[in-house]
Amino acid sequence: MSSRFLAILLLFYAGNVLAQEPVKPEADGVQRVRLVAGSYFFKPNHIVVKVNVPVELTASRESGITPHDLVILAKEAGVDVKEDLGTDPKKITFTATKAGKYPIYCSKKLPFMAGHREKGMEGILEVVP
Ligand SMILES: [Cu+2]
Repeated sequence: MSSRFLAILLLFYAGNVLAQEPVKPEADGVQRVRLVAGSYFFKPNHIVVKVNVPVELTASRESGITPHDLVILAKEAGVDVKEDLGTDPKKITFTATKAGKYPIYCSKKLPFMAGHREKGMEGILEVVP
């Protein structure tokens, strides 16, 4: 393993650990998060936002032929996201209205193969009061 790879890995883990604090809203009151999907991960995979504050995810997938999507099904919190992701970032907006932890995942799956979610494309949207 190269040291460069290790450094990237460390940054990746640090990013996930530090993501426990809610995203700071920008001047317009929107909580903006950049999200990248790849085979088979979401980065970050733990997003913490405040309840009743608008969220704008700018989501894309890494280049390659493998399709990925982003699903956040939290109807009790007013969130119902299912978007195919492209290499061009796509803006996905929602406002979570109920605190809790909700799964984020990719629903792509080839017949007779493990789905992307099972392969690790899973994360948590944590909505805090
Ligand atoms: Cu996927």
